[in-house]
Amino acid sequence: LAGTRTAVGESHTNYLQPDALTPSRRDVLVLTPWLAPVVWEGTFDIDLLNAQFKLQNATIGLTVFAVKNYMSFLELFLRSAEKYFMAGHRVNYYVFTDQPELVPQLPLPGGRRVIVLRTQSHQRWQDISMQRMGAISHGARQRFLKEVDYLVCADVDMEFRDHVGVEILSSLFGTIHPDFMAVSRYSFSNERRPESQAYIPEDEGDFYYIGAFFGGSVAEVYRLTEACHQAIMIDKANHLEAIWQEESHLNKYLLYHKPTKLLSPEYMCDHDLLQDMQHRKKLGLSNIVRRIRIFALLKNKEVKSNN
Ligand code: 2GW
Ligand code: MN
Repeated sequence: LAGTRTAVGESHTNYLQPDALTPSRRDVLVLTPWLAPVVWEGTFDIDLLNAQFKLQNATIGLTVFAVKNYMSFLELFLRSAEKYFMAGHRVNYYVFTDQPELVPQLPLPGGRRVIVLRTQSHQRWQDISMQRMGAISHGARQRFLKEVDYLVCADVDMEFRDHVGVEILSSLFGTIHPDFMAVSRYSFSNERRPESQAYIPEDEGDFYYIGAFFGGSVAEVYRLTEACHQAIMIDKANHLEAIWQEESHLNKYLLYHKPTKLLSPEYMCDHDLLQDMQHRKKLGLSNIVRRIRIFALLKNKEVKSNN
């Protein structure tokens, strides 16, 4: 710890003294019962975290899938990530696609690059979404373990709208689904058929995690994605598909392998949450979510059912 203090001192970072008697937020949970931090605006000092992180000289991998029509989301995803995702750090974007020739070419600063990986194009959207677990675990074994320190796995139908930095990194992190932030475990949309590998009993569950944003060290993400991939294959052999595909398996995994950090819905805000926030603002009420860092883009539900 002495070393840590010297290093921060060396980079001349001045920051507010933490006060043992003053909580960072009074309106939200900032620590789970298993002592994992929940990341909200106001709970971290980014300059302090960046100074600490620089000492690791680490590289962050960001995996994203753009298959079939969803290629149309990729440009905004990458452009907005260049503005807000891990600014000033080393980043490898791993773009999985069936159309490598359509990946937009963006000018990137040193230390940041796009790596295009070919992936299968399944007929059913459910298979496109679920195959990501197998593809990420395979990619981890093949190259991510050698090339990056952390892996962040994201949906492509989203836009970075504010800072998303090293405060999210930890051995294993998940993101609280915005629609389930104030909901009892009985109402989580977990898989309820005991025959499925994703089964979670009604009286279990900590949080409901969204499938669209999770990550951790490459080793931990490898374990998670490989476990989910195996579970999906077993379900398939039994002619089962979990209610929310790989999101259901992710929730099962994170229930029994507690994440070491949780991201608040600032990191995956959707249209409903945005409307709720605007409504509260009009009424002069304070907002729980103070910053929209990642926005889940609205898409035509028809596209999803007809694809
Ligand atoms: C998916 C649904 C309907 C039609 C097309 C697709 C589709 C998805 C596609 O044609 N091409 C493709 O590349 N994808 C990838 O799968 C893409 O990366 C996309 O972000 C991801 C998940 O599909 P998405 O974004 O339509 O799902 P959501 O936003 O409704 O998300 C939640 O539920 C999913 C499972 O049903 C996943 O768990 C996802 O992570 C969740 O956020
Ligand atoms: Mn999505």
